[in-house]
Amino acid sequence: MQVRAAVALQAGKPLELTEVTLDGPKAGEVLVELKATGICHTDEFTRSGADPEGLFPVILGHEGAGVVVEAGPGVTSVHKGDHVIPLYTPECRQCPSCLSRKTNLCTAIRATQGQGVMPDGTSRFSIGREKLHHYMGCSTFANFTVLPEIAVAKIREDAPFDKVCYIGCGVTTGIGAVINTAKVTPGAKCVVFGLGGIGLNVIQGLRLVGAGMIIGVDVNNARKQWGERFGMTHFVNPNEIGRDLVPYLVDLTKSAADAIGGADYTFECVGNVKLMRAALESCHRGWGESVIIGVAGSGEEIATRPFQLVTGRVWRGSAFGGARGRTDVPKIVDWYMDGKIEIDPMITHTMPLADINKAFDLMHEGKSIRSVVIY
Ligand code: NAD
Ligand code: AHE
Ligand code: ZN
Repeated sequence: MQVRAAVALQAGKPLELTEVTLDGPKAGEVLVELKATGICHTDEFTRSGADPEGLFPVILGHEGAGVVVEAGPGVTSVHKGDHVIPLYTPECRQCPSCLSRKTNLCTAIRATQGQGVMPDGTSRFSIGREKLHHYMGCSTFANFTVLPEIAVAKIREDAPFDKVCYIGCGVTTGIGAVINTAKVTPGAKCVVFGLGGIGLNVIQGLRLVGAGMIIGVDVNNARKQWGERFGMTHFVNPNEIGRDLVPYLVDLTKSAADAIGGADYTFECVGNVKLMRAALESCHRGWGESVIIGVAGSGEEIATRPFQLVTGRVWRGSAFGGARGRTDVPKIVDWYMDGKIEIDPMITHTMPLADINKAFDLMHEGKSIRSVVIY
């Protein structure tokens, strides 16, 4: 079939709006009509050429929501008409990783996903005779896509696609990092570095679990109001404090009862390796834990003095908020529908697919929190 897509032909170039051919689902796959997709900074990371796994030409996008229109042979858990969210972290419930109960990083199809193809090693997308790569197993920048059955979460039918698509990455990543990865305890002192589409969801996760102090760090002063809107208690612009960020944050978290200072938990939501170091070193001696969420480009490395870890600080990473997609995503949709978490205000811009390049401009200009394409 012919579908509409925004194709990244080359790294660093705007996406090209064009018709592409999409082959139907094979065994164990479903054809999904996308109704909406968010644009995450990770799409920009790959589009820009910074992603060491980046392949071109490719149909980017991994934050979608839509309807199953056809199920391939052998598919049993979803059916035509089901509302679904594509999962870049699938959940097969059979691989050693799923069975370990220690990680959400299902390994059933990770190798082919990284090669930009479906689990059988082929692509369903093409233009003429040229094959296009799939992206993160999702490719939601097209109005139809093909997904492995294990990479869709079935969701309730009354959930609005143009809002819950954000649960396909940003919402789950931020809230999940707090609940699943860090397991933040009530009253905790926390610092969130980067108050964009992910960081604000970390903040609302911290509010949800009853964190005591929620410090937001961003170079964009417009993000102060945004952070406060979701529960931030203090805002720090590193360019305006007139001293080094780490001692500033350590001082800010000091109290009469604890003169050492330092955060119980910090979250890096930018993808800046210097900030990752600052996030670790702002943690409390003996127990502070720093969670890396941001992704950093090819060749980038993190550094700190081993002393930081010897003295009890912990460095962790979090992908998709530690969420097991098929199990957890439908629950997060319920949280949204029940008013337990907010999504609507963070979706600052919507647009048709034809205008998707504007979403990347808005991101660079610091004007959007989340842009959503509505098909
Ligand atoms: P975003 O562009 O919406 O937000 C980034 C924020 O960081 C902006 O508010 C910006 O002003 C701020 N910032 C930039 N430089 C800064 C600095 N030096 N100090 C403080 N603040 C700074 O991006 P996003 O969609 O929120 O994504 C954030 C990061 O998380 C990206 O690296 C993205 O690829 C990554 N990500 C990771 C996962 C995961 O599962 N680990 C999931 C989604 C996104
Ligand atoms: N290809 C990148 C890795 C990017 C990365 O870490 N991706 C996150 C999701 S970001 C969503 O916006 C992730 O889930 N990682 C786990 C995995 O298996 O990729 C690189 O640096 O090579
Ligand atoms: Zn994402």
